[in-house]
Amino acid sequence: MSNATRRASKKGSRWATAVAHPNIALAKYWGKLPGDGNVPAVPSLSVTLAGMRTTTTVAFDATLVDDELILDDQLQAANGRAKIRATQLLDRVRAAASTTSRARIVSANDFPTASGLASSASGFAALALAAVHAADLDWSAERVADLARRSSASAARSVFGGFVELDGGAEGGASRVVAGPNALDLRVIVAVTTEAAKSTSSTDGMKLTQERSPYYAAWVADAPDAHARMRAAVVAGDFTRVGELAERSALSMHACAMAAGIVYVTGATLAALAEVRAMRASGLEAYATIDAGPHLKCLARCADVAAVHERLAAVPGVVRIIETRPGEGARLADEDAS
Ligand code: 2P0
Repeated sequence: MSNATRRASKKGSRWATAVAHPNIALAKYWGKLPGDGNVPAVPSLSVTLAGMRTTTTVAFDATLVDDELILDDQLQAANGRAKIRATQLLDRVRAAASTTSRARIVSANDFPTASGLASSASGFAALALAAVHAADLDWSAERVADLARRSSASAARSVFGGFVELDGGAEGGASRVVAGPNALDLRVIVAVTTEAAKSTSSTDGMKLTQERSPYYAAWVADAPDAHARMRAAVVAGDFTRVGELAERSALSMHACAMAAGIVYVTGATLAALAEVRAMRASGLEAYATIDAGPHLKCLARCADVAAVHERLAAVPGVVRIIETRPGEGARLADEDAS
């Protein structure tokens, strides 16, 4: 039992606080298998990013009549999407812990929420870990990751630190560490292009892509090889290869989604992409990746961070820059040394 839980038990309600970082997929998944397991259609490989964080407290309280979710200081509507998703996760924890107690969840991000910066990944990773500990369950990280995945597939990857893979396809659902945070000389510089939430959620964007994109079958066929090549490049510590493959994966995913009418990029995203390519042409080795939102994430070597930061900050439409590095997986706040 964690110190946080022990202290809380004495007060009569059980609570725990967890922190987690978002992750960005270097080899992306897009699309789910049919069924309700929330299993990705293809494998993915990500890096967990220190430099952005979610902090979540779960407190079970037998006097509550419903779960309560306070996200970034805002009480979420009882019938809102965020609250419903949180309750679904807590219901799985309650079933495992044989309790009916409702819980108060207080969660905060130190970066824009729901705008393509993987807040659902860090959010559900932190929620899963905090809920499991608050309910006094003694679960492995793999089991916590499985719980997180059922709420948001990418959240399984944020349970672990460093370079992490999530299996997809028929045998999919499990996640594991591929290499530690120092396996690669890699920094991720995030060019934030808006503080607003995106208009199409990842869940909806994937569903529409599967239904409407003429290129979806090609994407699914290509992804396992793309993932295997990325895994080999990460394990070999080959920054150039990782960068080339990451940019290819991102552009393939967006091409597939765009063909279904799902456009996450804006003019600012494309201007930042052009700047990354101009950096390469001028001998500064940097690569771009883009998730389900308008921000651009630039992969660079540690020694090049200042130069990349300066060039991306000057791109019209880039509102601020966040520097991140490979980081740790989800952990309880009282175990957090960072
Ligand atoms: C990825 N993304 O591999 C891909 C690439 C965004 C772009 O996983 O529906 O949070 O909540 O399970 O897993 C974002 O989608 O979606 C995502 P849900 P998820 O990182």
